[in-house]
Amino acid sequence: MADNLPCATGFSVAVRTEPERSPRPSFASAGSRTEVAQTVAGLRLRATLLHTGAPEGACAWRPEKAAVVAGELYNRCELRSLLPGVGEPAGDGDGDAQLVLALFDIYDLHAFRLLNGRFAAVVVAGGRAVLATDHAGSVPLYTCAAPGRVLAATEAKTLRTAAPGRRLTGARAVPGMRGVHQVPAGTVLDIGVGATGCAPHTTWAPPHSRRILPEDRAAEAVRAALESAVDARTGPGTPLVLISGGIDSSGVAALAARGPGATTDTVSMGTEERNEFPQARAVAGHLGTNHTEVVVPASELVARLPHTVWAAECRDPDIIEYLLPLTALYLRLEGPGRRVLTGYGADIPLGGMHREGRLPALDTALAHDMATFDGLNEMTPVLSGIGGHWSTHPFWDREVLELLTSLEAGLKSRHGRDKWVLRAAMRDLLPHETVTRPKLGVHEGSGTTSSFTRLLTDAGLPPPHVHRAKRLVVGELFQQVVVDGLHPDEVDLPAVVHRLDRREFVP
Ligand code: IOT
Ligand code: MG
Repeated sequence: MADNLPCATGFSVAVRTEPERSPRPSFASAGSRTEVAQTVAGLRLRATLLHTGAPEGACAWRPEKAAVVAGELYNRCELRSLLPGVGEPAGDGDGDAQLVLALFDIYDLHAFRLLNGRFAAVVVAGGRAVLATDHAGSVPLYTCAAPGRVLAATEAKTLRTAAPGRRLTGARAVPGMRGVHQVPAGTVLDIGVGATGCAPHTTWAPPHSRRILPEDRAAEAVRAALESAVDARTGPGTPLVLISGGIDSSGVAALAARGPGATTDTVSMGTEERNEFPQARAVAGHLGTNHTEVVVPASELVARLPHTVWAAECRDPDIIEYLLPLTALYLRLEGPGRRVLTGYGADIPLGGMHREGRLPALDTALAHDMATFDGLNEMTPVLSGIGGHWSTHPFWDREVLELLTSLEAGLKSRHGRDKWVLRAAMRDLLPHETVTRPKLGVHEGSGTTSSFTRLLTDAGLPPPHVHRAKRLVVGELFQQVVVDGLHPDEVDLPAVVHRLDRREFVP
């Protein structure tokens, strides 16, 4: 068993007024499965848990109340301080599900306003099914509900054969899947199982205001928040950090490696055409990490498109381009399930994707990105889950994200540098050339964008139509591997491209 992974990495849950069998769920995420069934206050609860050996901690049962949690909490000590019996050491019965249930006793669904974590959860209590995501919706959660039953799962494909559910207020309908909805980020859906009334509650929203801090205080605050976020994400084992050699991921690696005697593994991927290996090697050498380079042939990269859509359940071609090289890397990581840290997401609150120095444009882009990330699933653990690993992203820790988003734009673009405040926060831990290196996206550094483009231009698509064609390809892949339930190995990608060629682009 991989003892520093969460108790469960995914689930499928059915809550019903009458007993009924559920179809066997299909997940993209790897892992053992455990089935549990219980009667909770007169409701039948059945769950399939995806786990790596210790599913007990993912469920908490009482005759009148139950909680199922996939993922993990990062502010456990703070949360425990709210419970009676504070100061007693945490015992075996203190999994995150037990903690959630104990907090639910005190705060009811407002308990979810207290959590800083990477999780999806279902609580059953008093005739209700309460469905919750973390602040960022970083573990996606889907539901399909009709009077007498509420189904919930961490992958939409799991609900694809469910009898159609009704329209739920406050949830996002999944295209092509009748009655299947995604629970928004930072939201609790309170659903009555018998009658299926649904009340949404927002538990987190990105800050819209901006904080003014002197340079040194801002850098110190970023450093302190990131240190806590990295510490909360590294367990007893050796963490693995995915590094590109850019400031975001190198910063995470530097913090993971900073303790005396801390061992950290790092890995970087590239293709035979493009890589950032020298830059990543410089960081690994400086930090003294055990570093590996993985070369994925460009042809294999493109062949992983169906797997990426299968894992991310996302229809956005730009996001799929960012996630494709990471999926290819996760599938190449060997051995038992690893706890993996990345620098993913730093560019969103820091405006790193926008090479435009003017502050109004930077803040406009940032406000837009913070308002539109929900539902893209770019942080989903299923990407690493298909390789049997658990990924977590310190920059989207609730405290780090809140701080970074709220810093005034002049701290992000300053002294001619993008992401200035982060660079300032990390400057004593990394080589000078890493601290000052401009951003290069993973899709650029790995040659992903160019490989995907070539797949389409080689099939005869005119270059001006390529972006539209990418959107159509990704949409068709979503249809096949999510809605129709095909395994990505069964997808004929050249045929998908060929069909689009004729259907959509003949004048
Ligand atoms: P980028 O920042 O380049 O990469 C994201 C993470 O992937 C890195 O922090 C690192 O942990 C890992 N990574 C990148 N390249 C490699 C590599 N060659 N080998 C190993 N690991 C690597 C796109 C992007 O530029 O990624 N992601 C943006 C935001 C996307 C925009 N989304 C949105 N607006 N909703 C990001 O902030 O990460
Ligand atoms: Mg980045």
